[in-house]
Amino acid sequence: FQLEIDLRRAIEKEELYLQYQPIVSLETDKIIGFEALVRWQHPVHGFVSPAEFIPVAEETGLIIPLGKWILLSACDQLSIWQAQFPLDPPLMMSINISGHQLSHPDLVEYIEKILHQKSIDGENLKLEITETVAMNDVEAAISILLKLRTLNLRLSIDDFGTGYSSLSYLHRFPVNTLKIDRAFVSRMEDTNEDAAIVETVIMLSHALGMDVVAEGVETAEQKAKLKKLGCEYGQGYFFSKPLDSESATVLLKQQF
Ligand code: G
Ligand code: G
Ligand code: NA
Ligand code: MN
Repeated sequence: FQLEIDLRRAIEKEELYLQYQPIVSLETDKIIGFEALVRWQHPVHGFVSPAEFIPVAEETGLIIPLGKWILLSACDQLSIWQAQFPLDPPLMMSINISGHQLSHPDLVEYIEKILHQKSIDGENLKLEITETVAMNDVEAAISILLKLRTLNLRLSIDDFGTGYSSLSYLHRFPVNTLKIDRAFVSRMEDTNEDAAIVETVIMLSHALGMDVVAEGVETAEQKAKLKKLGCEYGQGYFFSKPLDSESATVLLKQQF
């Protein structure tokens, strides 16, 4: 099947939807926000993974309309949840931003427009940029991130530990959060080396004034250990898999 042509149609035909995975405070066990994850239900080929179609969208430029749709849909859902569940601090939404999206000249303006349209405070929206994208062109990335910060947005570095961060650059990134890649979390009970990496990343983040989200938390033991190490937040199957908006709403109702 022709992924590019089909994806172009999917954006128009509403074959795409978002799922939302809770991000939980390890201190209170409460949901503090969600990460939006795009899904594609192809009419013939069934579920297509974003790991497959996001790279194609990047190569073909389709990531720009697709990324706009994701931003708009996730912000729409956030404004609904914020009205339904008025928490203090308010619920957050985290959205993945790919390399091309980040360097697109209209990004800041587009987000500003959506925040206004949906009555969302910039500080309740978090953009996730992978370590690889952030480190690809450090000066360019820093300059864009600083512009995004003028909207009061929160920023995080995603999949931390899988790319090649230069520690001398890390402190120059105006980001709030590091997300430890799930590969380290999943191995932290098996090897001392991975446990040491997780511990070191948490200490490093705190030294740089950032908080930490551990990805891929699957067991109570991992959660307990991360909490003991001072990790603030967790995300993973132990808490919840990614959910459609209705199921996520049920979860929020149970909790708040
Ligand atoms: O959710 P899942 O594990 O299937 O995601 C696979 C990959 O696709 C992950 O690397 C994830 O970050 C990426 N991904 C999921 N949703 C989005 C999205 O909305 N935008 C971008 N740029 N990447 C996404
Ligand atoms: O690259 P990124 O970290 O954004 O990818 C997020 C993806 O990880 C989501 O598609 C989600 O389906 C997947 N995921 C979320 N929680 C877990 C987990 O606990 N274990 C595993 N193996 N994958 C997870
Ligand atoms: Na992510
Ligand atoms: Mn990640």
